[in-house]
Amino acid sequence: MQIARNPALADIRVEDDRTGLSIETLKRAFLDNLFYIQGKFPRLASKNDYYMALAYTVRDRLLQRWLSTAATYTENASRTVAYLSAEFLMGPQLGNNLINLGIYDAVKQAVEELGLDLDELLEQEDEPGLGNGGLGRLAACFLDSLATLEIPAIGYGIRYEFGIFSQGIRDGWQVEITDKWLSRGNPWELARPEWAVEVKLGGHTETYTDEHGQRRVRWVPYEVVKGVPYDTPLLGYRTNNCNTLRLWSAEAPESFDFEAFNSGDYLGAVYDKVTSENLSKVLYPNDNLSQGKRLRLAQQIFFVSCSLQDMLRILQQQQVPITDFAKKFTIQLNDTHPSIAIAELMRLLVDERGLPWDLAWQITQNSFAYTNHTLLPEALECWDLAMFEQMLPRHLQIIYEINHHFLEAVRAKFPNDNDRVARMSLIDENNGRRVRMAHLACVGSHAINGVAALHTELLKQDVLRDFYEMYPEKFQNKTNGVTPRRFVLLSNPRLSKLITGKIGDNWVRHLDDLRQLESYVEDASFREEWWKTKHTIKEELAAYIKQHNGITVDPYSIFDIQAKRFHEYKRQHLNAMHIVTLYNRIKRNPNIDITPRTFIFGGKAAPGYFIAKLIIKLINSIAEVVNNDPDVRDRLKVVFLENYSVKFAQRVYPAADLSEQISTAGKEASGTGNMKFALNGALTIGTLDGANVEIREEVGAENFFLFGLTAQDVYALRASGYDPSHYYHNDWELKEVIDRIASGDFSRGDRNLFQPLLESLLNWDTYLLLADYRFYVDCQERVSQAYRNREHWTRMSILNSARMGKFSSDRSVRDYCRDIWKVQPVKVSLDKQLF
Ligand code: 26W
Repeated sequence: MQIARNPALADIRVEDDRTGLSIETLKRAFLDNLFYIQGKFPRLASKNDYYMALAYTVRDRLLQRWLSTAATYTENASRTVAYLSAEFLMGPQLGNNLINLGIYDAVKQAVEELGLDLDELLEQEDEPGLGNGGLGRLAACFLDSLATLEIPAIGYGIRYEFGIFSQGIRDGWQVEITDKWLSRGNPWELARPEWAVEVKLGGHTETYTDEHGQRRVRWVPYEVVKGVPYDTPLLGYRTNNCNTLRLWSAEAPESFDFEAFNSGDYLGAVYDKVTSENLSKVLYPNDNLSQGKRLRLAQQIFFVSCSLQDMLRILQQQQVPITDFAKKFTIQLNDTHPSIAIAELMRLLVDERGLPWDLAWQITQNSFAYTNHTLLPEALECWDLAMFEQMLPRHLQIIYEINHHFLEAVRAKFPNDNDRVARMSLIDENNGRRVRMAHLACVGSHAINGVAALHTELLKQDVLRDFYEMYPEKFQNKTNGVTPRRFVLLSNPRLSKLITGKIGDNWVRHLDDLRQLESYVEDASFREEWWKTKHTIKEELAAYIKQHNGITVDPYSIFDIQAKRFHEYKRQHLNAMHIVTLYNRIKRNPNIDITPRTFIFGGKAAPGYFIAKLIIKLINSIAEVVNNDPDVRDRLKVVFLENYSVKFAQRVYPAADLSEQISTAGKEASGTGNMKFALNGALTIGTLDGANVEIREEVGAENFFLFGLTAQDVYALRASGYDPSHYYHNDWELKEVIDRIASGDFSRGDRNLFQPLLESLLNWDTYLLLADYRFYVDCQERVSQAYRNREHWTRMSILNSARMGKFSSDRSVRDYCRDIWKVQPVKVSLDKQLF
């Protein structure tokens, strides 16, 4: 429906209490929202009420920009990035919005004048934990950069009712607590029930002949689920572009259940409603592990189908012909999780819009691009064919047809190579028939990218080698990046102030400008300020640790931090082995001269990943002994920070001296925590893995602690028959570490507790900890020596920050825009007439 311009409304300016940015207006608006939205007055209001009132005050200001943006994009029918991702790990919204709106200081003062403390209000926000780790956080950084670069974009995903679990630590073990992040309401989202769509599941297909005599296929589903979009505004940094994160929530479509199945079975129909709503109930907490679960596949088709239908609606609304779909939208597949979109778009175009197959296929290939985020074989999604067919009978037919055309092309390019055909088929015939989603993603996309230079090379040489040989022109590298708004300006105000004081604030948009800091490296007073700033931040983290863990840590010690998901390939247990090494040295000679260190860990283990949970237990067990042994004399402290999250990460990165990036070479696709640490002036101890390679290139080999086998060494060692016990028997210090863990010294005498971990190390050691142990421990000794020279360390720290410009997600997103998305910025003006 088109509403005619109403001249009577023309003079209304959307402004005043909902848009004004002065301190007086902010105060008035805040109290107004407290009264009219929260229904409280100051004497009755809780901190959460105040937080909510402030959030609504900020949202009002976003709405003005959001609607102007929507109007501008609609008017221009702007080419738009659709970022499809099963995870968005957004982090708390309030602080980031204050920063991007440019009203952080004004709001701080406004709430102070009302007797409140902004930090306390910020602390109230429950973050939406709608992701596991790197992949979801990358999506969030990209959305920040897209809006900042003024690129029209929509993030499409799932509005999980329960995000990633909250982690508790009981007796050193991880316990999982459900994350009811919506329980106090979510002030940032707007439900858009008018744009709800339906998604079909199960049933069978039928062929029929349409009125033009064309043979068509009709899908008769067993059930239909309704997807309701909830929109969150995403404002760019100091731009008016406010993009949308559109997350789908599953509901039962009343009409369907009651009409189709109404046989007086009221409770049965309501039960169906309950199962429909399960689709968006909970985020799968596995990172890098595909378990092939039915509900997970249902989640994927659910959000993908909702999103594609939404794009078709937008197309129609903007009167763009369907044949121009790929001109209007460029769709990025964030790993294979949304890759069923390729078959779903084909279905929508061919079955529902009647397009011929070849044209639909051309549109589909032109629309999609695929990012791979992992090299671990167990993370590659393959669906059991029988299950897939039961849930998505029509999609399976479409995949067969795609496969038929594709394998013909393979045979044409590589005649008489049946092994290759079998390896590349979309259907794996060898491990019980399975649908290979990465293959579908490669075939249906015009671009395929890895997330760091090394990762892309390994994709080409190894995991996707056949596809590289088939379509070399599709492969590209797009090294990851992180947003400097959240991960420096917001999270590290002290360092930001110091930097801005020297070089101005352009670095927030143009991170390469940090290079200007290099000219101050030889300025002793600047170095002193840098060191003092870091030290103050370390004192703050120390106070937090004292309060939450009851552990006293020395802010003069090296803050040595490993914060990331727990996984064997990330090798937190190698770090633990180093701690035990130092402990053993102290026990042998209590007067040994050791550089004091605080080892800090944070991260969750997948609930079903026993060994990862045992590693958490090991670290906590070592902590208990080391922290309380008088021989240690407080020179070593071990701290496990419970429930690591985005909120927490923002506290941790600024306080680090040393960043642990110690994955087995060839296993970490990129890493992004590595970037956040270095950007905040931490030095890295790391392997030549993922983006570490490029970080080292940028900051200089002399400012990076490199150790360990290369990816090539790893392959060679495995090929030559790796025997971990050899290292155990030939390095007495390593043997001592393993023996002490086995002895029960860290487990109150229990010799069995850590056996599964130790046995796996001694017998298989899949991730080559024993082979890298000596390199690592010796490298850590170099770290300890370097830290003793404060001037030298500070120089290296400054140079790390100064040279991290490449790793802004603005650079990543610009590269995607130029090479894959072919999309241009669109300016948004606030003077737009909206009525
Ligand atoms: C199907 C189960 C599953 C779930 C999540 C498989 C794979 C994943 C993700 C792809 C794992 C992930 O988060 N990968 C990380 O992606 C980051 C962003 O590109 C990289 O920086 C990390 O190195 C990579 O581990």
